[in-house]
Amino acid sequence: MLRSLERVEERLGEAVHATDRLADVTARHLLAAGGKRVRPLLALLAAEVAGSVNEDVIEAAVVVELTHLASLYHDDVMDSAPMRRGVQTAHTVWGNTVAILTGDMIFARASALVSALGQEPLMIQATTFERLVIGQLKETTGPAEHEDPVSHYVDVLSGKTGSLIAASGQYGALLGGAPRSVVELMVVYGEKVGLAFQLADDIIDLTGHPDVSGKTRGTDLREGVDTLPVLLLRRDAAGPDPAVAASAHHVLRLID
Ligand code: GRG
Repeated sequence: MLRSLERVEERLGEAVHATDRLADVTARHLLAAGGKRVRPLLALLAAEVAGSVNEDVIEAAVVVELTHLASLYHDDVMDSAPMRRGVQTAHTVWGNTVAILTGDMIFARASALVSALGQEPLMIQATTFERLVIGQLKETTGPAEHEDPVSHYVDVLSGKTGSLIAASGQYGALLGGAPRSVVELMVVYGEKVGLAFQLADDIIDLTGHPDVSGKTRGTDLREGVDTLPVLLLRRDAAGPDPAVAASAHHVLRLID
């Protein structure tokens, strides 16, 4: 796995290379800053279980990290996030326009690579991108009038985080040689891992130490994004137990 991840890293460096000097610097900015490479690892692991980690699987692992990277550039603009991966976000350094265009360029590179993998991976990529965008859009619009806020939240997470984690598993299983039934199961698996992953990420936003998480604490709160901890506090505040409701109100007041 470590050798394969090194190969993914090499290919990522090549994939973001741009002849335009500014584009090259801005695209390397977040890649060089670190990141856990969870999605590439998941693609590699799924392929290993399915049969083999071949060059196509390495390329797919590069595609998922590039797609993730592109979405981070855009997400940080939307959230006005000052820090990511322990460094200043691209929009803080170069402004919103440059950060958005950098995300676009990286996404274009991911699309070029995935098109070389064939029709089926291209469809996975298209479906994933749409779900990613819709998840993000739903987060922006908030729940519909009669929609339960918690199920809306789960819906958002399944789109904005679950979709790409699912795609990582799908690519790995498909290109590693798994039968179709296993590739399809990776969607269910990815959604659940994605949900757990994003829940942890949301809690880190509230409680994590910036030196460890690489992010400024409280970005979601400042931006008015209602994550599960806040939704559950509101539910408790309106609930039947007066002691629980009083503590929930107290925390909500602190948050305000
Ligand atoms: C242009 C591809 C593209 C998308 C536009 C902005 C957007 C639509 C979607 C945003 C999706 C998003 C940023 C979801 C958050 C996902 C998340 C949990 C990020 C943190 O992932 P980690 O912990 O980060 O894997 P590292 O830094 O380790 O890679």
